[in-house]
Amino acid sequence: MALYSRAAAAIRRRGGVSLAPHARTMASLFGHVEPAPKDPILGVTEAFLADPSPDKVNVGVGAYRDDNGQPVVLDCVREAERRIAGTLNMEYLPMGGSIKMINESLKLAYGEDSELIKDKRIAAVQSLSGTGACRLFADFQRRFLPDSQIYIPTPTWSNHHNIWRDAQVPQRTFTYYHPETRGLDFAGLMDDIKNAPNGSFFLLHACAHNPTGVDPTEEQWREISYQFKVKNHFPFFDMAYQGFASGDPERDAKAIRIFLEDGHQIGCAQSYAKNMGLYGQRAGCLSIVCEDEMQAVAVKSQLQQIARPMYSNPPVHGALIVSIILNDPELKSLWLKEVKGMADRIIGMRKALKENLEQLGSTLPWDHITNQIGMFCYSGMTPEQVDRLTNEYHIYMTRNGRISMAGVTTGNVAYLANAIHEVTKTK
Ligand code: KET
Repeated sequence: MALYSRAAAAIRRRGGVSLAPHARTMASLFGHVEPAPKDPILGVTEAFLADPSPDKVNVGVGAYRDDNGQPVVLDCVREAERRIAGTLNMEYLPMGGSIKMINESLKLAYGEDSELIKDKRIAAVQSLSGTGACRLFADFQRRFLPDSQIYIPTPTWSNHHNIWRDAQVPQRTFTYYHPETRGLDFAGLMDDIKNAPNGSFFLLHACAHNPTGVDPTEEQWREISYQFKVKNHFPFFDMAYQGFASGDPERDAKAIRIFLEDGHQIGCAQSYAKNMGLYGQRAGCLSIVCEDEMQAVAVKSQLQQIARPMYSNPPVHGALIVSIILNDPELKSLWLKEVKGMADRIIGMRKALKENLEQLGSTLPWDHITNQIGMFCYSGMTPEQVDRLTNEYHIYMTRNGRISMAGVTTGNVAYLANAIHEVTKTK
């Protein structure tokens, strides 16, 4: 009642003009809109932020933290920012983004001496980080190969499903992980590659597979590449963690290089979110290997045309940071040192987590914590066990049992191990 009379008073103040019909129309226009389900990864961060507990730990999103649990800005990035500040302008980039940044990115993925680069056979555009690169490719696939599908590994980064769904590309899955061995299901993977129709599109994680932390060996990659050749499949590499698997970006590009040696045309999504810590800068690159320079020019022009009505052109600041670092030998070697430092800290935390669990007397096998690579440990915990970690211990992680090792520190590893032990020991 009070509400109505306040509304009536407001209408009187406006001289009798009621805004109600307009408001009612708006309400019914969007009345059918239900709240969207929480994102399985970014929703974890939201829940973490809302928890007032001083003990809380966030091992949800894959974002690197230092040993004090603080976000990190790399020294090479700080130096690049100093060089940008007060000197460079902030004009629009071309629709396809910064040419310098693209060239440096291609060298990083395809190799300094890549013939493909020299022959200008790669169509490449700067993208809104790795997500944007995947989405641009998915839209390109839908537009120019409307009858194609995408084969996505089981499991994968949850957003892959959203990206190709929103681009309206039909999805299939292929076998990847073996839950019992907690390793690669190589036989299943090869069978699915063989059984897919010739010329299928496959999404492959170039290194540090998310969420499993399980990559094929070099030998296995060679067999996969060979089978792709036999089947004429198209490999699209999502490379969000170049440098985080081995500590060396060059080594982490091995899978891609094997496919290139075998003469495949590939697609590649690169991201500087993790390996340069540029998460919020949205710096990335999408590249597609074409048959010749003319085709590459055409493909690039079409990628630009997809980008133009969506966001016009990509952000400039992150692109400047990336190109300054990769273009300067001194800054580049500083970057390589810093990437190695991040990868090594994570490896150290894997050891510490496993040792803590063993010291607590856990009789479960935990070798996979140290065997898996990259940012994540695919722990094998059930969604119910994860719920207990969150509800009883304020430990936030995705319900698929993935622990972001990048959020584990000397300060929280014992607490984390103890909680994991409590929820996994026999009931
Ligand atoms: N590919 C993979 C495999 C991936 O894990 C991520 C991010 C991305 C692409 C995209 O990152 P971008 O910031 O767009 O360059 N993964 C982490 C963050 C997220 O979910 O957005 C994660 O899995 O926690």
